[in-house]
Amino acid sequence: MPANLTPQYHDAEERFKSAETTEERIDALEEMLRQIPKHKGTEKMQSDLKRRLSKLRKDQQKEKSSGAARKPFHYVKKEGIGRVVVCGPANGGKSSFLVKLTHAEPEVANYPFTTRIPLPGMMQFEDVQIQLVDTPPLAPETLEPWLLAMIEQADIALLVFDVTDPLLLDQTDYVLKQFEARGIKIQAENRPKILVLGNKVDKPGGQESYDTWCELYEDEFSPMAFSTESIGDLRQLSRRLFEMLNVVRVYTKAPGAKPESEPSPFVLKKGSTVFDAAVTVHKDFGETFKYAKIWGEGVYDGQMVERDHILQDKDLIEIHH
Ligand SMILES: Nc1nc2c(ncn2[C@@H]2O[C@H](COP(=O)(O)OP(=O)(O)OP(=O)(O)O)[C@@H](O)[C@H]2O)c(=O)[nH]1
Ligand SMILES: [Mg+2]
Repeated sequence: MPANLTPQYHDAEERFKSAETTEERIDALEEMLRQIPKHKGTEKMQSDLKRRLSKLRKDQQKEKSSGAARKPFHYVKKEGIGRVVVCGPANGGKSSFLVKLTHAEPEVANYPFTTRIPLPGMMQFEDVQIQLVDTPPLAPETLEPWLLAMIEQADIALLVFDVTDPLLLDQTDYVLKQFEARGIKIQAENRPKILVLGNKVDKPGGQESYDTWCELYEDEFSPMAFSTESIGDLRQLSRRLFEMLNVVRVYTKAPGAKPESEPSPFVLKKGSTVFDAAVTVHKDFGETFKYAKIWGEGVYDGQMVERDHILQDKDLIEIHH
């Protein structure tokens, strides 16, 4: 019997794979166990999950009693609907992003090597939050293996260069070499997706320098011209980051009721169906789901849809069960 695993299960499994602590692993496994369809075809998988969970809980106990659970200085807990690691050479403007886009207060200075440890902040995009993590420079003087590991496990790496830096070409080559050695692909479709920014185009000569840089590296990447001084650029960037996360927001309402005035969305992978949303709202809906009514783009208001209907961002659904 096929297991018919849901996108929610696969999400939890992804989370498990990229977990950095025992606590996160336990959390992801518990979610996998909750999300796995409960039928004969998955019995073996279920017992396997339980076995792994019980082993991890024992490990956690041991860590606690030995004091090993203390987190490394570079550990940052994942929060929000996705993680963007802001990285790049020294003085590119990484910390400036966090200052402009989050409530975090990293130090910003006009000399290199200001940031020494990762610092998270939450960026609001409409009604969801995306985690940004500021990091120390991707430079020979400061590069430590944890930084590349953190980039590898991010949903998105925002790779920031100062296009007016006299060392721009050396910096670019250095970053490309580090990524290649680690198997991180700049043009990847999968995690981590990488967005390259040519920052500080507002500075004198910035635009020309950006154009030359683009031409030189056109086979490697196509960067976005940027200035942290420009509100328009910052707005455009936050939308682009949301879009790169490849998710849809879905709102629900009870049959016959009015939609809430400030509803919080369920966030699902793009391509999820009405049925996926229903089981996310409540796992019992997996058994009892009949149909849904939907309001959104490309449908007429209150249209009746079957379980396989693919959701679009900002759809509102009413689950009938
Ligand atoms: N003109 C201009 N200056 C910028 C821009 N972005 C950042 N800066 C300036 O560049 C300098 C470095 O900015 P930071 O945000 O500290 O750079 P960083 O990449 O975090 O630096 P390190 O932590 O040392 O790697 C500061 O003086 C910023 O004000 C921009 O878009 N335009
Ligand atoms: Mg910094």
